[in-house]
Amino acid sequence: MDRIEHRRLSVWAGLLVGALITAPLLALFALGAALLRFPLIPTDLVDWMARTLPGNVITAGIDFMKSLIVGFQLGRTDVVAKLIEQAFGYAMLFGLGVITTAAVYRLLNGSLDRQRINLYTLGSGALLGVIAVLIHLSLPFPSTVDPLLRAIWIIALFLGWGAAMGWIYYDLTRLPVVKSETASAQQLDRREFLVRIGGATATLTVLGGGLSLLMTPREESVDSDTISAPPPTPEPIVSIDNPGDPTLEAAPGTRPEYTPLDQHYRIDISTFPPNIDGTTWTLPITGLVGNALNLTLKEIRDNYPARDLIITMSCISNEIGGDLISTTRWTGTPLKGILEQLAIQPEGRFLKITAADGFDEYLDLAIPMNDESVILCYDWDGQPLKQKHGFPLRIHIPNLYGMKQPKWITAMEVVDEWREGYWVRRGWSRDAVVRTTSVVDTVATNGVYERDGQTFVPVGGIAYAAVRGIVRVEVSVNNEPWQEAQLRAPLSDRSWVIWRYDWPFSAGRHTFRVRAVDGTNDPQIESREGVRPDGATGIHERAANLEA
Ligand SMILES: Nc1nc2c(c(=O)[nH]1)N[C@H]1C(S)=C(S)[C@@H](COP(=O)(O)O)O[C@H]1N2
Ligand SMILES: [Mo]
Repeated sequence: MDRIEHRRLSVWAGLLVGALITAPLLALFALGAALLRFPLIPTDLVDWMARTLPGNVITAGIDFMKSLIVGFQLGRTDVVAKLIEQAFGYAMLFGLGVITTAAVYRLLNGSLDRQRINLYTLGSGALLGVIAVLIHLSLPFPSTVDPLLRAIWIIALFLGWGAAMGWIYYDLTRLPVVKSETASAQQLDRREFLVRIGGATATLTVLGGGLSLLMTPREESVDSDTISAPPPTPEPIVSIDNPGDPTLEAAPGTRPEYTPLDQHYRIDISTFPPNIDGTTWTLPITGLVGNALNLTLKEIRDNYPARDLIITMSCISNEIGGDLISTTRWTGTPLKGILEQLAIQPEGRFLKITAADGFDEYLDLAIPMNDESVILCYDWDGQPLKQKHGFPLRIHIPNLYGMKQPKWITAMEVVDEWREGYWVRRGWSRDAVVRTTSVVDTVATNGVYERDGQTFVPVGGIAYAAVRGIVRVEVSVNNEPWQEAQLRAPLSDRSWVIWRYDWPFSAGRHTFRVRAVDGTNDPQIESREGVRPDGATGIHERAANLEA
């Protein structure tokens, strides 16, 4: 007589079931986020880790990500990094779900005691759900969905996941390991059962995931009633002490002098940028002041003078020759005009700036009081800031890397003491003053020309020293003596400059190196230094094989 065997489940069965039930969990989170703006726990996990883990761990992670992107040439650093972050979040939650399921199955050890099964499976769902709720609610992001509803959604999905774990466990444990001769023809064995479950959860995952991809909005919506026309393409500035030539043409292959808005780099601490409603947003300015203010976006736009600046901004994480640097037109109002209305008390010396994503920075009040180019900015390239670039309000502080310049500003407070800002607390530069840099963008073999019997190859790129400006760029080919390059007049007193050097051609493999001198006659630092903590230094070079 055949006996139906009920052995306890293998570890593999636990891992497999874990994968089968966690995949649709992820898909449902994605679907809820896309359709109803419900929380996306996988990326919340990443954003929470980014804020919680020690600065050097985060930096090591970012470095690893950057080396993957550069090493495998995956594309734009900022765009690919955000994709990797998302993938990492899904992978983490997936791994957690799989391992938890395997562990629970192991603990249950073949038991068919219903109560015990419920305790373990629903219990682990509830536990993960509560942790997820705490992580989600600890993040500062504004949401249009009621927090209670968000918590219920998270708990419900995790409880459903735990319940599925329990049902599958119960049925699977009762089934025979191999179909016996005498068992009825309808009876499944474990393998068949798992195949059916797999089919069902795969369908759910593909449907949920696919639908959420379809429903994810391509361009963020911006809540603003003032959409101004984009400004005309800027002309280079021409001034007495400007060493550049406004008519100089960039060598073919040089990056655009004015970055198209959709190509401007983006760096921040969140997988998805905070979504702020510009119609209800206000800017409270409080602290050591006689006259606190609370300004609407419309008041900032209408009641204060507007100022346009073309600004090159760089991330302190930009490697020599990297792509985390861009130029666009910023429009906003000098911070000074607002500060003057506050009746700041004598002890008030610094401005604490807080942002919607939990980012913060401190600014010495002497800086905006002495420099009206410190602006609170609401337009980029003649349009309200894109969500990812800080809608509704960000600040420009000359001469500093991006890490000192908060986006999505939600509050400002006058204080008597300087404190470390978000990235400074995580081990980055206290001052974050831009370091002079220069880059060879192109050795333009498609721009070769002849003059007086000599062939020339245009070589070109950018040089940048923020408001210090660039007075000189030099090129060295194959370690020959440095030759002065031509400069194009820059778009502004704080934009990069385009340089060009027409090199007398000779066949072979050549290395082109570039260096720059800033407006204070300080040459760029030539020795190599990584980005952390003060920003990268070193000479950029580009090699080219040139045939006769
Ligand atoms: N609120 C907030 N502001 C922020 C950041 C951030 O993560 N949160 N990142 C800073 C950094 S490191 C840089 S380089 C710039 C980038 O601005 P962008 O993404 O608009 O180019 O924003 C700065 N302002
Ligand atoms: Mo940055």
